[in-house]
Amino acid sequence: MRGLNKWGFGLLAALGSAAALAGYSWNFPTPVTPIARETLHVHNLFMIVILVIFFTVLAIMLYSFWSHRKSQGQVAGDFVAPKSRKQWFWVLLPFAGLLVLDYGIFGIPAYHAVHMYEDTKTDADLVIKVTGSQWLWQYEYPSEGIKFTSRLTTPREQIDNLQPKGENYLLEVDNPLVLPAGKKIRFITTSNDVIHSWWVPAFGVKRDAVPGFLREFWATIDTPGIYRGQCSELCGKEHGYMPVVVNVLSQEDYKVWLAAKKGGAVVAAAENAKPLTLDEAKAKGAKVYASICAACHQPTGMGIPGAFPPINGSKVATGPVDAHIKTVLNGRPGTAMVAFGKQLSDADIAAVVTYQRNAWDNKMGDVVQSAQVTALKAAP
Ligand code: HEC
Ligand SMILES: [Cu+2]
Repeated sequence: MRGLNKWGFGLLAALGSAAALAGYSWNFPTPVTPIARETLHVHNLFMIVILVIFFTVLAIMLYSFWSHRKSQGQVAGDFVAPKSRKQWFWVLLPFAGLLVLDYGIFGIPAYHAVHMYEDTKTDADLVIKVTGSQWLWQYEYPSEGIKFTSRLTTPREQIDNLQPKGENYLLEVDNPLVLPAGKKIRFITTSNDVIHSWWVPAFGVKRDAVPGFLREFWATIDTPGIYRGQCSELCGKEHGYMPVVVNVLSQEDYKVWLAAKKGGAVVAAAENAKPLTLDEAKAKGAKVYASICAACHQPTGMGIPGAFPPINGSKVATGPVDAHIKTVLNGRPGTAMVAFGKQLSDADIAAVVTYQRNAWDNKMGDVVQSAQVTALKAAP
């Protein structure tokens, strides 16, 4: 979709000023992994071979048209003549040429590249699990015990054309995936719901994230920097709103980040275990509600009739608390209400449920603590 827009704008810009085209790239993004380099190499090689063949054949054709014209006294060929050795030669020559081309000039480098793509296991330094969800990515570092979600941060106002679009429009997230440069990273992808696809063009990798399957790829990224990509498998109404952002750090910086993240996780766990007062929980829940739930249930809590039910006055939000928590944890299968148990921390779920029970006209007065959510999650 973005590609199409780019083309559209590109054409407009070309009509207007050529300067607007500056910064446009018509080739692959600069490759930063062995796979991306190999892909580009194979592409360039094929392109050259194809162009040579194309222009050679074109030249022969043009020459033949021109020099065998009727006004020069040329007579049309008589193809009913009996087969001669010469004819066999002209049949077999292109055939042999194709064999050499397909199995040799194209086949060997292509085989080499594919073989290399698939080698996810040899010497992997780090394993990252990537899980697609409608509509965000979750990243897990199993060896480090770190897990977080990565969501779009482009403000709705920009999407709705109420504000000018930012530099990284639709390509910015709250928590980018952070990786060390120069290490072989083995990625494992899967999905919680439908098929998504994790794609970063500069890495030369794109892998479908398929529910119920683990699929792999790898990358060794040479240069630190921020790399952006997108979900590239149509996965529902916000498919265009689940970008991939990877922040590649030098190995020293990565270690610092890792320590901070782990420390942060310990602090956050302690924070989460701490019981909250009603006001604290409401304030925390209001943020979660505004950033996630309000898109459907609306800031007013009134929902959208026929599509999203109101939370204000809802039987669930003013009924037994366990059923309310379970609705948020497990979602309602087959509806737009997804299972947030896999996307949000227990503390965030506790807070947002507290908020829903005590916002607008709902005045239940109860506070849900994260331990209660954890317990319900564990219950069968
Ligand atoms: C993508 C849209 C969407 C988002 C985002 C969403 N919901 Fe829902 N929610 C729904 C739909 C649709 C239903 C009704 C499902 C059904 O038909 O049973 C629902 C139902 C509910 C209900 C039950 C209401 C009732 O009276 O039956 C609760 C509680 C709820 N959602 C809480 C939340 C919370 C908390 C969040 C944010 C963490 C959230 N929802 C985010 C779409 C959404
Ligand atoms: Cu997706």
